[in-house]
Amino acid sequence: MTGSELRRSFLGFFESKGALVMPSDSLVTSDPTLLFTVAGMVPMVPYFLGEQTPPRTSVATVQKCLRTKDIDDIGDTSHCTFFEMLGNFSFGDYFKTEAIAWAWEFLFDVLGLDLKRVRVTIYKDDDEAYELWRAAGMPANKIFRFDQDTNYWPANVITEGPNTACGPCSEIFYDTQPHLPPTPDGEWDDKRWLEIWNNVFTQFWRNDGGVMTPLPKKNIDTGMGLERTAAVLGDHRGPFETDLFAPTLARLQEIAGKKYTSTDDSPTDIAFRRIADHIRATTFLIGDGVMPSNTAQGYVLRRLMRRAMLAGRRVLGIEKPFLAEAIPAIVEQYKDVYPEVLEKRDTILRHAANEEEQFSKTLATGTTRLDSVLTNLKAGDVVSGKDVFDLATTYGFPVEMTAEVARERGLGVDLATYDELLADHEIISKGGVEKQVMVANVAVQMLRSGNVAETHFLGYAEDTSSAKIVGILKDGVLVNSAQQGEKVQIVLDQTPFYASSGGQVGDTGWFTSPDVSFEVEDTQKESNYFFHVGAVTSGSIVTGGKVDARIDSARRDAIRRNHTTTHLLHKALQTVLGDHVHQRGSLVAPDRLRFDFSHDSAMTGEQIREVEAIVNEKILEDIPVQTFEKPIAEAKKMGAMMLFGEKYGDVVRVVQAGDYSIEFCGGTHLQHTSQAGLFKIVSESSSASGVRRIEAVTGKPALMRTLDQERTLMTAASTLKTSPANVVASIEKLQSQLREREKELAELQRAASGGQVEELVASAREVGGVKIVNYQAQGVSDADAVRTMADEILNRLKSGVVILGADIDGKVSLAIKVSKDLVEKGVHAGNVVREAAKVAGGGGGGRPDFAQAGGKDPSKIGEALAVAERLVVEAVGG
Ligand code: ALA
Repeated sequence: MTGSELRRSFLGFFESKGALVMPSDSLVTSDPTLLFTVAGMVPMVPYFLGEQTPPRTSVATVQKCLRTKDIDDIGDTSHCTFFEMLGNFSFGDYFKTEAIAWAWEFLFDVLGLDLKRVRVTIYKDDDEAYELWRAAGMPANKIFRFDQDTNYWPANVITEGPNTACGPCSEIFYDTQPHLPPTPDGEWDDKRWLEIWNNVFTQFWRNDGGVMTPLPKKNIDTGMGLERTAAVLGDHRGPFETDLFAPTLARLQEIAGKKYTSTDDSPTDIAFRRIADHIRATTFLIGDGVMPSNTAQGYVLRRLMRRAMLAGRRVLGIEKPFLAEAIPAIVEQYKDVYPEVLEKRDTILRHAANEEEQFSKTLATGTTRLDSVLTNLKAGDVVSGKDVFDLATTYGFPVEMTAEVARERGLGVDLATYDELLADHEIISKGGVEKQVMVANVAVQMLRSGNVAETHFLGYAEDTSSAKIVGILKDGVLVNSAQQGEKVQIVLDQTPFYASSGGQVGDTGWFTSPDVSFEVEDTQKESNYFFHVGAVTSGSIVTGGKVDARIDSARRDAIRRNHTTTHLLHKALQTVLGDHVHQRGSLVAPDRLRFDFSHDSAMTGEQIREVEAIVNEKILEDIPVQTFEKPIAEAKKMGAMMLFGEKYGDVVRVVQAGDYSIEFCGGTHLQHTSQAGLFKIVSESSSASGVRRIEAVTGKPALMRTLDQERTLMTAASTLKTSPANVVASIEKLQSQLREREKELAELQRAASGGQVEELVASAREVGGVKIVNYQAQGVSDADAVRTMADEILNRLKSGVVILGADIDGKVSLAIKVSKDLVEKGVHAGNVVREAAKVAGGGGGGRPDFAQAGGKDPSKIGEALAVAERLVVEAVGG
């Protein structure tokens, strides 16, 4: 059975049992606790938690998933980072009886697996599951009981939390090596027993202290690995031998000119599997809109790409860029099931090529940096964890490379300290967020269990409203009242306050009543509960009380200006730079807006001015801004711009500025574009690889900025004693005068140092027939000047050695120059300078006839020069 047949067979089977087949969701999830979709259930979480109604209570999917927890194992025969998960889900529909009976039917009647090679595990107390497996036909000695670390989902939830819907699970294993003697009960040799399917019986709500309450509606969540099951069906050792990987491995073998022989532990085979896995993940990640960068998802992608490139270069000996050569085989393989990889083919290949080019450069700079770290070490020493960490994080130089180069030179590497530093590193800790848990916001659960209705938002039309206090949260728990001075979060039945979302910051403002005043410092929302964060400024606030809620309207007006203008800016950027421009992030605050968008290179001054001009033109056109709600399909048809990684409901809000801009957006906007007043771009910079960032201002801040700049110009003009129009000409004139003066000064200095050179040549000492000038120069501006001086002295000496040292801004600079005849006699400037520099706390080297080095300790210059001279004398046999 091929991978495609298995997908069809699974979906068809559960469809015949009443399931609705839904398409795969993106690899990039909107769940803030996860970086990626790690299981088929991730897109289903809102249904499990009752936050949304599923389109049907029984669902089946094939979901694209990514797990990088085992990244270091990739290359073995069973693990994949990217994989497809076949899943069937019940939201209060069927439960354990059907789930187990159907699992049996699918495994043995449909797939025709050999019962002799199958075992199942259940949670230790789940007698119900035991009886159901027995009833289905599973022999008792094939059912194993285990604890919550393996047989609960989420793992260890009973003792460790979180408080969420959870339950015992039953995993199905297949024997990949039936010729071996039976595995003793309770032992799980991972190479032999391959987990292919997990059935989770989501039947409890976990409360504080691990108290489990049965859920009124029980759920089913299952996950079967497509790749692993395909391997089992073909009686292969693992996923990489199935048809799912065949074209990729074939292409990689062509590129490398080496054979994949399907062994467990040959380094070449491990490299082939690692590359095949990582470039498949790369293809799907970029296909889902991720771009290589140094944070979050982009960082994981970059890491996968770099590991693939390293394995290709170091193990397979591929010398030229190869990712973009191999990826088309993957696109071809998956384009029918996941059309996005075909649609994004060009983008995927472009990023692959760019990243590989950049990586070559990184390897080159990293190698130079590594050399300078290693010069001061001798065989047996250990490269410090800090150096390894700096190389990895600052230079992007892979730790595997550092370790390998160090090993070649007989050096150790302090990987323990490196690991510690890495663990503290923010990026990595973010990259490590892969807890397979459903995190429910505790506050929301409490409100829900108290039957508190979600907040009704009035703020599109109103700045004020009367409202009822329906919840007061203090330090995460619901309380009945709060007194003057207390900081709490208030939930109202209805509110004009906008809660931070879609980049727009939350509103601030006030609640007042005869009994209380409350100052709102921020507004946040979870599900659709709005939390007004702030402090009681007088009186006391009580649940059930009534207040007048009023937002800071002036602040909100400024936010509206920035939000509507952000839409105009988005469109203008597409006009000026091209359709590839898409929003990657945005901040809409009262004082400024920040907009991150996909674009590979820095904008030119010309482009920035053009964008600024277009946006200001659109402001002047006074275009009416309208908002309306539409079914999503209709909104898409109107051409409304959707945002990357956002989840939209069936009905979406659309914001339209005439026929110029139309976007999906939940934010608050102007009524007419002219209310923005004026638009000024403050900066354009890089925010991540392939992402640019614009910061800009509108309204009063834009005006103030313009007035300030005018004032600066006026001051500059009066300082230059000229008019604003002549400021530039006047500066140019000053600059050219300055250049003249510098030239004159340099000539004077040369004349003076010429005299000094003469003196030094005259004072050369002769040791064993060799003329040596050894001198600590004063008042030298840089290392180049030291070099020039050494050149000039040796020119006059003809035959001899020049040893110069200087203190340049508190740093040591040394130069050794050796005439050709003495080089032939064995004097080596590079060797001499290396030893001399060590004395002054530095390092360096160079050619036999000329070498320069630096050092940290200027008080040691004299000593360093003496060492150099001694070495020269020794070399000439003096
Ligand atoms: N959510 C369960 C898993 O991924 C089915 O193993």
